[in-house]
Amino acid sequence: MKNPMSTKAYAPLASNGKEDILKIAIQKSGRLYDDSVKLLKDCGIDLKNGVNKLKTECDNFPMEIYFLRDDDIPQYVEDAVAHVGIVGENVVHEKNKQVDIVEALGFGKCRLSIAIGRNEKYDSETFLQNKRIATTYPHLVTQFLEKKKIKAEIHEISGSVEIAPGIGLADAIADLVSSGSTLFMNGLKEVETVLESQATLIKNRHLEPSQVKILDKFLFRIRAVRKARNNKYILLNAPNDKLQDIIRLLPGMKSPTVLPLAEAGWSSVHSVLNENDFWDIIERLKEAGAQGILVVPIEKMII
Ligand code: PRT
Ligand code: ZN
Repeated sequence: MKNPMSTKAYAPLASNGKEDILKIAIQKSGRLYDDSVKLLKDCGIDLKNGVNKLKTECDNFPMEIYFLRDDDIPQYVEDAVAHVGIVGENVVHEKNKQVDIVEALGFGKCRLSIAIGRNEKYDSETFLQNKRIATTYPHLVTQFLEKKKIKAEIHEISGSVEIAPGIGLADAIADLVSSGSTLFMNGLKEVETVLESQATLIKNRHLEPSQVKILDKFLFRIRAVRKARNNKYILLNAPNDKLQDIIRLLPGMKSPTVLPLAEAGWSSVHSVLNENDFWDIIERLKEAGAQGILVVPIEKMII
């Protein structure tokens, strides 16, 4: 029975009368922390700031948040200590645990690349034959080399991989790259991409139906938030004789909204634009006669 004293804004979901909770593991600190917390908050999940905490609860969603090292998250999710987790695909594939990737989250983008000295001549992956490659990703690099039928010596090291060639520890490295400046500063160049990666939501393979239900609600919110981030709301004024040309440029969710302005012969046009096409379409709208263009961020987008 529901506790009448409960102040929680959600109802218990389990048929056994126990209040069900989806436990999510996110990185405790590091590159994925801020975006993970922001995603939860944008999804309306009211978590207290978690720095130096192991876990926190939420008042308005049946979720408990665990703050862990990213490397440990796949194991905890496999063991159902956490039901879901947010972690880089690079870690998921390297750890190779029994978990499923549910959704790419669009942040923490990077690639696992093989790099060699900037002045080395590189024609193909056969360069790597019998070479020493330093990495913190031995599993992924071994898989990559096997696929390419290259035999190389993999040196697993735990950090500062980029200095390995300079101190004579290795002939090449495999490390995560985002801007490329670390490689550049260490006199290295990228020659192969082993894996493209971004933060992903992973889940345990044996969730209870009530946990799946909470996960589905969470996913619905994630998708609405991500869609909104990728789109902008646009308002503009158009002379009525240019209206058809302008409308043709605007996709809208169904079709653009057109409202008459107080000034005769003019209309206000409202629509939604994808971030990728944004500048291109704005320029064409101006050329077609649009004026007073306003662009507004969208908070949530539900289609
Ligand atoms: O303490 P904990 O174990 O949780 O964290 P960590 O130190 O192992 O990981 P952290 O916080 O550095 O990274 C977490 C995740 O962020 C990674 O697993 C990736 O999924 C993602 N990510 C995205 C990156 C990068 N970009 C990145 N550039 N992780 C690391 N780097 C490092 C890279 O190793 C290299 O040292 O940044 C350097 C290269 O960056 P550029 O910009 O110079 O190319
Ligand atoms: Zn780590």
